[in-house]
Amino acid sequence: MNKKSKIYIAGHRGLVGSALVRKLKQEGYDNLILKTREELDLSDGVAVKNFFESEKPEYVFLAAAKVGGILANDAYPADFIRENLTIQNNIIHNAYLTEVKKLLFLGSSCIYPKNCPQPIKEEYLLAGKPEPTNKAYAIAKIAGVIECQSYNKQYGTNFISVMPTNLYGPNDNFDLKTSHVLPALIRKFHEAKINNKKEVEVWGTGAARREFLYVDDLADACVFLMNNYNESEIINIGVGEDISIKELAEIIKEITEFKGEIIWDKSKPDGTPRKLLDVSRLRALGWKHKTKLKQGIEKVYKTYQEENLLKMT
Ligand code: GFB
Repeated sequence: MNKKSKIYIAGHRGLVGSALVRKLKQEGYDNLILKTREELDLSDGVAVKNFFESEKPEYVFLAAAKVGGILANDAYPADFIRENLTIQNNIIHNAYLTEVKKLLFLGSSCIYPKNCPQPIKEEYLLAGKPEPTNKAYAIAKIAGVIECQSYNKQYGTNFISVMPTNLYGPNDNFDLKTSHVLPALIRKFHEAKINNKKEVEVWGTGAARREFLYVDDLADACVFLMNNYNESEIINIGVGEDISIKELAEIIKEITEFKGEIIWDKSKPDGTPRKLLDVSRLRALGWKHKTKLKQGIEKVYKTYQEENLLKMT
């Protein structure tokens, strides 16, 4: 990409898309195409076709997706598979038709088999069955990866796929029913503290382990890969270390200064026992994350408090 390249960020208001916009602007890319859901419905094939034909973006970051935490994935599998397949099909096919120079597709670490060896290498994809709670989402994302690879093979396109680990950062979803664990715990501990509650309920046993990447680091990696990676083979993006949900809860409890007890709701699923990515391929290219977990959570908590104050005034 050069600083004048026409770059379309699909999903620019989401956690990942908004971080991509921040990163690209900060690096001086100033020819960004951004469309809200009201302006362009990505599930409308005709609208997407017309958009690509009239705008002709040179580069595409495909960060538009229906995402959610463990219970949302489990409760709404039809929505997760349909919406993601539709958005991907529309964007990938029209990117090919209008000769987009390069497209970056965002997958997820949850597409790997539930019980694969750790840390997870890229070649473990499709080597076993997915985690049942997010099977529909995983299958949709796997389809996106295979779609990119197939267009590269058949049509000679340059569509790359990246697999980020669990993400967190500003503009996350803090809805307790549909969010991921990190924003959910920030909200639960914060509200418990201000309401002088004695307990906070956390789902599962606390034994599941997850790797967390600050979304601004992910955006940095995506821009790096857009400029430096041209393989059909997927590539992991993570930090190379994980923690248990119990440890995560303790860290968030400390940062939010909640003084009460943590109660484990074992009726809720743990999901995949462990999901640590092998990031040696990315490291070998010369990229490493910058934000330490505690520092990242502190930043998110600060933004969360500021936004809450704004809502109250
Ligand atoms: O973040 P989370 O929903 O994502 O859950 P997954 C991670 C772990 O945190 C699970 C536990 O073991 C949860 O049981 N947890 C504890 C909680 N308390 C909470 C809570 O209040 N809210 C939530 N959400 N979890 C998702 C996939 O799986 O990860 C998606 O379903 C996607 O497809 C995403 O890939 C990155 O890592 O389990």
